[in-house]
Amino acid sequence: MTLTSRQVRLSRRMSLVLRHRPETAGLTLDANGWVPVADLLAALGIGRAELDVVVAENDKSRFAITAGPDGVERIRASQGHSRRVAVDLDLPPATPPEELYHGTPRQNLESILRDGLRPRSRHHVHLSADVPTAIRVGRRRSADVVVLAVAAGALAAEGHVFHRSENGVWLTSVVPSARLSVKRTNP
Ligand code: HQG
Repeated sequence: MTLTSRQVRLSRRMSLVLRHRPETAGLTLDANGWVPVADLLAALGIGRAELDVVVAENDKSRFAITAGPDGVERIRASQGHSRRVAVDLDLPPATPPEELYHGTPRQNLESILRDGLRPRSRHHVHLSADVPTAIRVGRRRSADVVVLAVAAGALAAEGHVFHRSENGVWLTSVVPSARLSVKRTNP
């Protein structure tokens, strides 16, 4: 199902509130990034049915809902939080596949091959499980995308810790340039 433009706007607003600026909706995230669903509905002035459509149908399953032991339903963003928001997703370490991918605008390439992949404003470097997904991530910012292959298996063997978000994005703290290679240019 394709989201309406209103639903896309709502999804973007939810990303902003649940990842970057909860205070713009008068909300505070708990230590693991959760906020009561009822509080989010009230803060955004939307109904539960509308929220459920956006959670179920947004293209990357960005949001997760869970009921706590207290019976309260809570929602969070599954990945992508800003470093300025003190959130620990509390994901278990996971063994990555031998190779992961990262799509980025070509203009970043020189700097990345020099300094490695850095989390920049987020908590983690975000890596994709396949090349088409990496291309889509890079295309958010530029039509001229380079896909880097990340030697994730070798990094894990060297002690780098990886996590897999609930929606399948691989997360790690940094990727040294020695473990990067250009997989594909001009996709
Ligand atoms: C780049 C989306 C120069 C990096 C996606 C990227 C993802 C460097 C940008 C999630 C660098 C940061 C995250 C260095 C990294 N020199 N540039 N040393 N190190 N960069 O948005 O990975 O759609 O913070 O290549 O699907 O693009 O929002 O990271 O271009 O999962 O749900 O610095 O966001 O999810 O950009 O995307 P970002 P990202 P959503």
